[in-house]
Amino acid sequence: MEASLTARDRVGIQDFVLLDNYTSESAFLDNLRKRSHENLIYTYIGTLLVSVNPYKELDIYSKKQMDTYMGVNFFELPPHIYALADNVFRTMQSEYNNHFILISGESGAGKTEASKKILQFYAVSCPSTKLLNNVRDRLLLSNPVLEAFGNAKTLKNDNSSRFGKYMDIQFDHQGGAVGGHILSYLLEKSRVVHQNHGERNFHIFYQLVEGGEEDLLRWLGLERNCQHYRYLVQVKKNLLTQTIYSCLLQGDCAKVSSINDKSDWKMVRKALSVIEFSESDIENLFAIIASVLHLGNVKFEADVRGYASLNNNQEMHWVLSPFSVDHAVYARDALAKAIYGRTFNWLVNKINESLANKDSSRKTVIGLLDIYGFEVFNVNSFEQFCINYCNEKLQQLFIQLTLKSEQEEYEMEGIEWEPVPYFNNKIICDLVEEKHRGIIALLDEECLRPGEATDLTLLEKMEEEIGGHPHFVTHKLADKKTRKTLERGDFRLLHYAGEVTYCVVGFLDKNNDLLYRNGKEVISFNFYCKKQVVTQFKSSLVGLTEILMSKEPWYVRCIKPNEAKQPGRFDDVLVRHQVKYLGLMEHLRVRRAGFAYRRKYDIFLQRYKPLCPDTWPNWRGTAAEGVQRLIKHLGYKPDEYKMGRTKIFIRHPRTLFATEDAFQICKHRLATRIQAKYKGY
Ligand code: AD9
Ligand code: MG
Repeated sequence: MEASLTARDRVGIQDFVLLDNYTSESAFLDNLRKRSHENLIYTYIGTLLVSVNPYKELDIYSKKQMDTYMGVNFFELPPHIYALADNVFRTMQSEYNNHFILISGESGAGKTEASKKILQFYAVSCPSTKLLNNVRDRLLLSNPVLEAFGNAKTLKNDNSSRFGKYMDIQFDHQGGAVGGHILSYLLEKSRVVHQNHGERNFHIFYQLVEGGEEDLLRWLGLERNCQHYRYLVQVKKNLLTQTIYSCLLQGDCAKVSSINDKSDWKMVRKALSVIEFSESDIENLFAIIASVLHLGNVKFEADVRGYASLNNNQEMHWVLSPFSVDHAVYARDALAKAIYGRTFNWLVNKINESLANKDSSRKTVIGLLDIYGFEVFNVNSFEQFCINYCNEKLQQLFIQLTLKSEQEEYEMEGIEWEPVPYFNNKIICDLVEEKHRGIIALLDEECLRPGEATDLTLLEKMEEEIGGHPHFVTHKLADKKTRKTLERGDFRLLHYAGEVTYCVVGFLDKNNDLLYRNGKEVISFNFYCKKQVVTQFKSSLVGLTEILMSKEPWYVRCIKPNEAKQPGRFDDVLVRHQVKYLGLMEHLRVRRAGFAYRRKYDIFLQRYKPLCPDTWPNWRGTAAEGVQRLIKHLGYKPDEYKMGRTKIFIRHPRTLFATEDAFQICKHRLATRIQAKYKGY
């Protein structure tokens, strides 16, 4: 007894639902800290998985570990991402329905790693055939390709996702992975032409320059030196002249100790071949990437009339248009961003073609959602606004699916219930996306007044329209103390995950995302009827929410233990903040007071009716009466379950697991009996 107490003291408990002092945030934190010091990075809250980034390789992802977790009941082994993956898979198999795993947490918390572990688990553990091995390899290798083109080093994370990714893995009747489909969300294209100090461009550029074969580089006219390419080195505005074209090249961020561009290049090359990119596709792809690098090196200088002319360029030998120099630089960068953005979309489409399942029979799917996490830098711009808005939306979905709907369901089903209060971030989502008055609407409105509107008129408009909102503040609106922390061109949003101060400069331009056609006109890529960036993004997030709402949800909540990206450091203040805004305490309270499992009476009865002679093979009464008879036969205690209007609610998973185990044994017996019967013929 004492020995086990000591062990529990040391390693904490593996499910927060079992925490004695479950309403105490400190007790929650203690448990998380203890476990993460023991390298036990996973802890449950019921079926939700909390994961703390270890910032070091742990020996817990081997094939042996996968085998251990395969087909074993969720709570029988220590918490693991494989246990969750396995549980989702088996639920899908037994109920023949669709699921998704929402992986959330701030930048650098471990979302992308978690999604890769889940995918690897399915690739290794699902029943496979030679044909399916191809699909499996393509599913796995889509990751390094998309990461090369869509991830980059930021100050928060050396491998930060700069696009949102939703991936469906499709399974056939036997549980074999037969296909997949990827949806990508708003790539941060501005990174192609500009990165903040200490950050990098997308990995692929460095991989190509560092790892590309000699012949290839020669053919592309590239030098093996990242410093040679303006888009790959830090550019600092020369503040004296305020012109962008006379740049001071500065910083050397091309090499990152945690990244090996050369070996990543090899991986990406191999992956592209496996995903059925032809040699000419691959050549074209890298020719485009190289052209972006060349484009970045095109320099302009003003001629006597003030027009931009090409200055000593090896990259280009003709004059574009009578632009001013600033316009010319702007047009060049816009073109580079557009080329890269289009290439990225093409890449996703190609991958999807290769993952497509040609067989039209009905499939079930498990969706994996891994997006860019909430982020706050010293200077935050339009990109952070979009990323943080996306995180607000997902938090809203989480709240709706767990805290809100859970409590509403108890009410609807007539189950007695003590409501748990929680912060609903709908107020912030509304602030951003409300029709006519939301920030997005105001931003779009200003974008439709070319020549008149500026970033500053946008700020004024926001002050007029939403100035009184409790989650919005600017220099002008702030009290004396807060004013000191804001510049005149800033606005601050009080997000669910904390305050973020956005610099409004560049918002209109980035939202317009325009391309110059000639000196006078600007046109958008999709010609005249293109929606503004943020409105497109908003619609794609609405689409995503619909996709997710039609599936059964599972959650991984990732926590970042320190800002230094170091193993063994657990910063209490930082973690406490995340525990708070991720809503983990509220989730625990709802779980603890509530029921882990619920099913409609007819579905429950249909599955488990062989366990009771009264309900097997046919039950003639109502499904609810049948379930009542069934669980009486199984010996459920009164405090283990409740009968709602349409569903049975089971308090602890172990009750259900015992029933499921009995069912498996019974099924096996039935199968043996049938086999024996037919052998006789
Ligand atoms: V972002 O929002 O895309 O900027 P993520 O995706 O949440 O962020 P990511 O998964 O990329 O973070 O993790 C950041 C880094 O933490 C990884 O590159 C690893 O070095 C480290 N990490 C994360 N999870 C694990 C893990 N389970 N084991 C070991 C990990 N290292
Ligand atoms: Mg990521």
